[in-house]
Amino acid sequence: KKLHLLACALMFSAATFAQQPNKSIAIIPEPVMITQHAGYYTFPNMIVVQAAAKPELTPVVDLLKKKFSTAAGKMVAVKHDNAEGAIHLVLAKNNDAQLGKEGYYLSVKAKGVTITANTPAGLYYGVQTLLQLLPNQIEGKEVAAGVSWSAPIVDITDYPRFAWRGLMFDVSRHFFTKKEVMSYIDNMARYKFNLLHLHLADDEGWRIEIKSLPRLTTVGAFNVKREGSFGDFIPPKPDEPRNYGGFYTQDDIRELVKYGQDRFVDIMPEIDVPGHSLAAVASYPQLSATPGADKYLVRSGEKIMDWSKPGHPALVDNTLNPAGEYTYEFLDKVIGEVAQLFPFPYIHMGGDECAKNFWEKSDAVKALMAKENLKTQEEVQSYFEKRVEKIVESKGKKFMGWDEILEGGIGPNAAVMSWRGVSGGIQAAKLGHEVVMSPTTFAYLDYMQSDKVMEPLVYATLRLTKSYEFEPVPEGVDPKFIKGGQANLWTEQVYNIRQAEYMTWPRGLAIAESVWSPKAKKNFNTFFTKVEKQFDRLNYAEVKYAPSVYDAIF
Ligand code: TNX
Repeated sequence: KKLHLLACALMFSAATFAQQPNKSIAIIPEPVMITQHAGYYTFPNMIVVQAAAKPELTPVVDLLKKKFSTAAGKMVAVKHDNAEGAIHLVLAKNNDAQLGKEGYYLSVKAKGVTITANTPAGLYYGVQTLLQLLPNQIEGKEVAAGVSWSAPIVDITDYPRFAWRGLMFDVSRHFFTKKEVMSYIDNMARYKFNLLHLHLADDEGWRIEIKSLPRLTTVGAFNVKREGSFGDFIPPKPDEPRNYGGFYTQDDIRELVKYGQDRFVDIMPEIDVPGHSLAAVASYPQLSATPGADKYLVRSGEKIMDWSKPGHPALVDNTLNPAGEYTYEFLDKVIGEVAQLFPFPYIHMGGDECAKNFWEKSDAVKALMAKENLKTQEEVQSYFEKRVEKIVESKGKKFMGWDEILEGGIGPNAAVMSWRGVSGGIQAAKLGHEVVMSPTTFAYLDYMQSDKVMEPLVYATLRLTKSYEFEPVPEGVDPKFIKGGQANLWTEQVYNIRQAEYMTWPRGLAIAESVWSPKAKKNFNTFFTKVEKQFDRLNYAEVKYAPSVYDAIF
């Protein structure tokens, strides 16, 4: 009945606004300031874009060309002189401090559109906002007939609250192709996310070619495809074929990086060590302190740690040996190649959920503890993390890890990604470290978004209402240490790209607004009416989302 009422309300509003497309401006993430005036600007069939002849503006112009030609059937021509044009892209001559590196002014007037910014990124975001002023069909994959291609007359001032606006995509637990990752980037860019964190290595699969360590991809990228419910630990059968998986070649990675750059989305690689490392151990058994661990094969979603027992012991040793020099030689090679492939300044080295029960039993680890005067297993991990930090820095990169890297003592320059709530982030910021917030409480996209009857059962529930409450700067913390926030899509139980989209949207919209928009501009009711409109746009774009979120509202 409630859904029926909703449908009626939608039909009513659609009828009321039929002659005046986009009477109500509904942009996600909410801009800093919008001043709407009376009237509309209607785009001509031949759209002239005025822009300086600078190669760095190509991605901005390409987005306009792609959208207007694909969905509106319009011609787009670029001119570099200063004549009349439908859309002016202006790089400010003097740096406008208010706009910063990613802000823009967007002005739609009776005669056309002007977007002004300090940088190509700012212009790109101005174009993304302009697209949201256009009828929803602009997101379509074919030319829509009978649409009035107009935008309301408006002045918008906009810039992000945080420089780090990320989504993490776990491509290890299930493999996603290069094309699928590209489509994920397109969807991020639409909502002004600027960072894709790729979780490239975990127990279930190693996903990046390392030329000096070929077995990582001949062996570690493939696993056993087993069907079944989540959670059981199934010991491997001796000769089971590794028949599921995939990886990105170094050329693929370069292509992905370029694809991201053209959409102002940086890519941060994560190589998760010393825990979550079974794929690496399977490839190079010398990495393990426990003989025989390489024989294990994991299915996506298989239980490797026993969460019912204190200390969460691992059922099979999925860690790298912190006491083995081979481990550090291996990491030097991996990090060396990874650093060459990704221009982004940080490399994320994981550090989460490292089970220590096999370390406790290892003579090599015991000897290391005696030699280095390490009292606890946490100090052993801290020893490991500090050595890895040095390797990362020797390759000219900054070291980042999950909040577990605080335990046993954090390295001097480590940046922390806080996932077990925000407390790790608070602690790190108080110690003067850089922090990115991605707490399970607000930002875990693998959790269910509504009732159990409507969703596949996962670890927990995170409703849209709750994800909208995401606030990256906790009280009492100096905001200068909080670089921003991100949401994480883990894929133990996400089997394909359609499901990945379903899990990401619309909660990704809530996160987008939490990391871009001014805090004072956030309002759930307003946001939710805008989500309705985005659903329609995502329909045109053929992107899946969870309509089940209504369950959280009504
Ligand atoms: C914890 S978040 C993990 C992941 C799982 C996730 C499931 C983090 C750093 N580690 O390995 O996929 O929970 O929600």
